[in-house]
Amino acid sequence: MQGVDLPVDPAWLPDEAFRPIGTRRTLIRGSGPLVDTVHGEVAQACVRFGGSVSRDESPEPCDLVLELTGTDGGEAFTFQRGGGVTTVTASGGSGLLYGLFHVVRLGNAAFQGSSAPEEHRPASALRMLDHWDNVAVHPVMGQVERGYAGGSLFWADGRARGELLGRVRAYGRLLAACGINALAVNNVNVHEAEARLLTDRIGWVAEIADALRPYGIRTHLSVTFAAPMVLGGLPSADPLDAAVREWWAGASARVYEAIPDFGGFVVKADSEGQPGPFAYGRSHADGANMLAAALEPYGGTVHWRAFVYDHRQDWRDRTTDRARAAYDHFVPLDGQFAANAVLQVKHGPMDFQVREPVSPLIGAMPRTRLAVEVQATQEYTGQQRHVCWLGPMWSEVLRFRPDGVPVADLADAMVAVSNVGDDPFWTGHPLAQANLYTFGRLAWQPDADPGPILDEWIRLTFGSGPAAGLRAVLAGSWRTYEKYTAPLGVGWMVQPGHHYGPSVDGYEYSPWGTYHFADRDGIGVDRSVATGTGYAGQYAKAWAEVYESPDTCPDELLLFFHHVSYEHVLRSGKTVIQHIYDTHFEGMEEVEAAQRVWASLVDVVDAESHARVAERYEEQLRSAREWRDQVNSYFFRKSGVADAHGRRIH
Ligand code: GCV
Repeated sequence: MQGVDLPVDPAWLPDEAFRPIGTRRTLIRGSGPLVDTVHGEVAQACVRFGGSVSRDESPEPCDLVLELTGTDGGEAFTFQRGGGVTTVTASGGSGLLYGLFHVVRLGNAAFQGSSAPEEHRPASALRMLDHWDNVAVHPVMGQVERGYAGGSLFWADGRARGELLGRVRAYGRLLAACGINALAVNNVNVHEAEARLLTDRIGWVAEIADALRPYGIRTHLSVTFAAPMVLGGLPSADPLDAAVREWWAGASARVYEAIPDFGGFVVKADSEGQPGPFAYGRSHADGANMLAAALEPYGGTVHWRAFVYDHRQDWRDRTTDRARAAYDHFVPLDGQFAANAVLQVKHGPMDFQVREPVSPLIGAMPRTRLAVEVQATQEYTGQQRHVCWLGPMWSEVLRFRPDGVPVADLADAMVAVSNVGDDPFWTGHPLAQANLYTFGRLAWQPDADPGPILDEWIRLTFGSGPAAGLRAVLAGSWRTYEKYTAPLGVGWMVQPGHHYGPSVDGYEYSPWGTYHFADRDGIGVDRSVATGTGYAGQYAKAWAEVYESPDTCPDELLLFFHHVSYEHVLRSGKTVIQHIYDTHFEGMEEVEAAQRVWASLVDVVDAESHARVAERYEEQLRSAREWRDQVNSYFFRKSGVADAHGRRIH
């Protein structure tokens, strides 16, 4: 099918969402490429629904005025309604585009009543998606690392997918409609085929940038720290070596020749086998600042990932704690990073488990710019075969106050690992679109309640018919997933490598630093200062004290912070072992109930989406049963404690 694209799901921008605009008269004032995009959107809606659109002057009174009032490129807009006219003003083209999508979201309500001017502006200037897409198919990870939505939108078998550029543009449109403004086009694990995107294959990246630009999205690239050696033939990649710095300066200049509004580099260094500054006895600030210097003349940014830990640990050694690693490596470097370097920190200290505390690194580096990284692609949360809406988890992270100030206010940027591929539904599981949408909306307004965001997504995507049912299957799905998989903050009980399905001891004797330490008496990792790894002490005093004792530690994180006996009584009043049994039975029952709700929506959801989700529910149910029975059986066999309710445990 090379050269031909296939129809894709309209997601949260179905034609119908534009009816309220398309049936009215709109005036657009201002000029520039993004104003042209706004005009194009309105004009298409008018063709469909019979309204009209004028540029700059209108012969007749208008219902909607979209006006660019400046040239500062800003993203804020003002919405107002009075005298029968709805007005959006913005001093930048992106702001006008976001204002248009705001009107789309409001629907008819945007044209009713009157409202005083409301200013809308994003909490952070950078709201980014990182694609872990490989250019060449990786022998283990495939085309998209941790991708559950088909192939890559950008790459196939070592080449750029020019035939999908129309779809890339449509993707940019969807992203703009939920507030995302940056995208990294390749995996942070950079192999040779990806490395060359920086040099002789930059033209491929430029084509993607051209497709995304009309929707205000800047393109970024993941680069290998070893590029001067791998691509430039230099003997070293030492960040303090003049020749190396010169190489990066030249490479950056050529990137900006091809893509003048290029966003910058994303770097995974000294992490899981990727090269980095440690090889030269240099710090991560040295490494990041070298790239920052190369990008600085052009206004680019380096996103330097803090996911640095020892992945060749000895499981016998209980003193080394992977959870500590990012804080231990980076806190001493606070204040040393360049102004255009952003430290990109995963939201938890481990790796996107279904439940983790907020990373203690967040808030611990007040003189360093921070990006908080979440994972929309559902690596450990059901791989887009299970329904798992992550809005509540991300919102909990953003509302957490490490030391008085919420994470939302500490973050300079929000980043999500994308869950999108070339699947016609974009995300494999149609309901996983809700995660992408919610990420964008939370990145724009991190203190927003995720519930109304979910409602908004449902209404835009499916209309009001199935709204109650969709809410029922999605709203609690993260907690349901947590119940039948990972109790009380214990993680990693997944099948090694691909990370799908249960394997309680799958990572227990591995070098990855990912243990639960279950024995016949108890389970959990002692991360207290008094008797454990000391990790709890990485938090500011108030949280350090809460996490230090099993008596004050929140139940949902108990096993993350403490090793306790199976008979330990939780704050909920249940024992740990009974909690494990109960949640696993409940979780499975909740999936069965959700499946029934989904079945009842057959006449109010489009047939393709309904069938795809119904098929995935079969798999979710099978997998949840497996999780329930393996986890319960394992802990019954270890502990010898019977279920208080006499249910069957194998
Ligand atoms: C891109 C985890 C994932 C890896 C991923 C890594 C990272 O370890 O399993 O696939 O690599 O996180 O975030 O760099």
